[in-house]
Amino acid sequence: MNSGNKKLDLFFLIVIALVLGGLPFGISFYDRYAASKNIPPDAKQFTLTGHAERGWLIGEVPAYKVVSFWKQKGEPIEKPVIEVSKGDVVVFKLTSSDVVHGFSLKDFGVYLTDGIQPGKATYVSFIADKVGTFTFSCNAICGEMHQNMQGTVVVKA
Ligand SMILES: [Cu+2]
Repeated sequence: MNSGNKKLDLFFLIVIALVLGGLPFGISFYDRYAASKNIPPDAKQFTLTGHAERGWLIGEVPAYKVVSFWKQKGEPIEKPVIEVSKGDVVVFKLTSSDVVHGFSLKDFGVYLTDGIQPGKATYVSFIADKVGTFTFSCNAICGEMHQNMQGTVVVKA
């Protein structure tokens, strides 16, 4: 092998390292860009994380932060209450910390058919055009606690 080839090898090695090293940043940047593009700036945004044993957790909760082994069977799981005002554009960023979950808020015509895939954010939005208390739930059978995987949206006048 002559030195020219070695330089070429080094060049490609550097290119590959740059591409591989930059990829996660690129993807995360694109995700944020793609997500923010469609969200109106005045929207009320909430993040919920689905967990098969603990229900809907407020915020984006990575799997390693969800400690569930201590939880006794039959213990009530978390049911978040989200308050908005009538007329608000509401955006839910939905993630999963474990298995595929679903989301449905039928009073506002929100019904996911593809589920919430772990590691991927799913966005749903609606206009809170009526006052009242509405229940959202997981619409993908995700485990024993599935029936309890609910939360409430309270729309105030
Ligand atoms: Cu679920």
